[in-house]
Amino acid sequence: MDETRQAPGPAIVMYTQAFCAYCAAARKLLRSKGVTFEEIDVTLNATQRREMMARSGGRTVPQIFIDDQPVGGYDDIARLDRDGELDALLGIES
Ligand SMILES: N[C@@H](CCC(=O)N[C@@H](CS)C(=O)NCC(=O)O)C(=O)O
Repeated sequence: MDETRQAPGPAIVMYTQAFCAYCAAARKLLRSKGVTFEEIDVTLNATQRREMMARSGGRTVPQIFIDDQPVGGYDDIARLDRDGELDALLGIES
């Protein structure tokens, strides 16, 4: 068994659309944390946009999920970061 293997971090999913300044800001913040995340581009995909709205309860993009839990959009993760709570949610050890 490989004792050095790291536990995988939480699954991070972000619904986005093209030409979206808040999506770009959220992408930049998540990238600055060095975490891997999946993007679902709903620009031309009404089915996935409906799925996003149903899962998050929100209608704007981005909508971000950590281990299937909705955490909101860019303002929300920026607030969590300011409050010192985002790293733990992202599985980043301090
Ligand atoms: N407070 C939200 C604002 C998100 C937002 O306004 N996104 C725009 C696109 S960049 C949007 O979805 N606009 C469509 C709408 O308001 O219905 C956040 O920080 O994520």
